[in-house]
Amino acid sequence: MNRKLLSGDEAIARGAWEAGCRVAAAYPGTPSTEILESLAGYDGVYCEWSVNEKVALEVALGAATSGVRSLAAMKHVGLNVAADPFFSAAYIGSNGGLVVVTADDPGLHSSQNEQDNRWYGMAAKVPVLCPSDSQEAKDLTGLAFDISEEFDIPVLLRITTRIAHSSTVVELGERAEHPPRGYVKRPTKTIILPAFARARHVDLEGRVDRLRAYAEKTPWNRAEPGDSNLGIICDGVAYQYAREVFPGASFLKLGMVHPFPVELVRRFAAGVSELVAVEETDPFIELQVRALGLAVTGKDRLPRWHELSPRVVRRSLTESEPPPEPEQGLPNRPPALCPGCPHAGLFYALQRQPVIVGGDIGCYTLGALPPHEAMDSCIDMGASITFAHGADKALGKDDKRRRVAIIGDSTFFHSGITGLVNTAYNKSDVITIIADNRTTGMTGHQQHPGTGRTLSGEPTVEVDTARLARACGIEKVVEVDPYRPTETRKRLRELFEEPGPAVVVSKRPCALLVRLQDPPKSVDREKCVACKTCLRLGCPALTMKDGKSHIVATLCAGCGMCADVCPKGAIS
Ligand SMILES: Cc1ncc(C[n+]2csc(CCOP(=O)(O)OP(=O)(O)O)c2C)c(N)n1
Repeated sequence: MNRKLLSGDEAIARGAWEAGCRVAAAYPGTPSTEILESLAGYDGVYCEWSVNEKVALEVALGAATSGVRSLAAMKHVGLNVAADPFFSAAYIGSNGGLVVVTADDPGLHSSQNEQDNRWYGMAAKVPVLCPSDSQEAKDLTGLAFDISEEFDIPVLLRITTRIAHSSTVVELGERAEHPPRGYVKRPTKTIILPAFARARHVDLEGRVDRLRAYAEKTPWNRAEPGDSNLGIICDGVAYQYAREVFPGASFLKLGMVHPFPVELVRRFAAGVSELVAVEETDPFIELQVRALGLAVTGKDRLPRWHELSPRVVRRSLTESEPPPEPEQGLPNRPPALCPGCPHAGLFYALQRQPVIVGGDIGCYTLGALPPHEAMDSCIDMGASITFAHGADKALGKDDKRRRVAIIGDSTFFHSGITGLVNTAYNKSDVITIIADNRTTGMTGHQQHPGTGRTLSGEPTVEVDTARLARACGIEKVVEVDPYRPTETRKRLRELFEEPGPAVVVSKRPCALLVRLQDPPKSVDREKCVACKTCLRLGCPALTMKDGKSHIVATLCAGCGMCADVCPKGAIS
């Protein structure tokens, strides 16, 4: 038998390939990124990095409507961006199967919130499947395509970080080709004008009713009989935790949590004395059990925030104190920009200036932390420019602090462009800084429209951020080199004095992409006056030793930003 150790993400890619998926689109986002990176390695499936999740889902919907099995993958907050087409897709339905993967992040390993996207399935009236390990991730991906085609509906596959990034053994199969069904013109189905959409909504409710019956009989919703004193109803990785803590209990394991298998749950509840729902993050299952008038506990005992673990489940449900977790006692190591990161020079240039800075999401969000402290907000991707615009309109001319936005290049393509057009159109005085490091740094160097390469590495058009900014209606566009922090600071100061909006492109490739040629820098201890100006760069290679600045040669990238800012010329 052909078996392989696969992460949940890799297993979803494998499942999509085996199921005959032909088009896949995604925007990177932890913990979902590896799905497309892995799928791109298979033949017979077109894969792309779309500029954002809304675009990715629309691409997949267009492909599914054209008759081929298609997939869109994103992190949980990506589905907020893609929510508009997601709701429409439920009305329109599929043709070739359409699968949407949402990778939720309980515990906020790498996210701005912990939203539970099972609710999206309920709100959009879309079936939701929840795997508990990599094998199930692969199998449920295949099932999702089948359900999508059988019921003419997109299917939401909900995973969480532990499923996405843990590896378990998976049995591999062959690819089953599903010949394209062809594009058939069906305006009343694919054009959701009010007159057509009214009928599609009624049709959707019928499809959901049929799915309700399906949820009652699918083997993926299964009762595992055990001790009748305790019945646990659960899904996803929570099943593994609960199984570990209560090996003898009765389980109702739900692979499909929406539509909810009402009769199955009633039967299960009737056979156990106590019913507990164990799930991450919200009481999604629990509330549906309660709505049936059944007595159930869950989030009154288990936390509604952060991840579950066997330890948390045991402590919450048995009140016995398990042994301390191994990480206790280890010092915290806050994240830092890499040595040679061009963002450091930009933040140095912004420090202690009379500015209000709308921040955004990427590696540069670390600019909010000491020693940079160069940001006032971080909301969602693209919100830097619009936040600064709102502040500008609220504060007016009397407040002399200049309104500034900082946004990365990938984020600018993702959702910054519309905000920039809005500032130009609505006459804002915002200075927008595009931290252009020629990559999507935060999620591991994915290509984007400014890199000149596609997901598969092929050369393509390289969209010029400066020209794009001009086309958005901003006339003053300047370029600075963040490896020259002193000059950048001077240029920014001049801009802050001048009225009117501007775009500053702070351009230098990510230090992890280019091998810098210069040797490590060192400090002349005679010249160093311990003013600590260099430390304001927040470079991990810079420290104090015996009262003077010191550069750790093994960490130094040789970028020279510290030499540039040293007022005494002590670094060379
Ligand atoms: C809606 C949404 N999609 C994806 C992400 C994950 N994510 C956060 S920042 C980012 C892009 C960062 O790239 P860039 O803007 O170029 O900044 P860099 O990290 O390179 O400094 C991504 C993909 C997210 N937080 N929200």
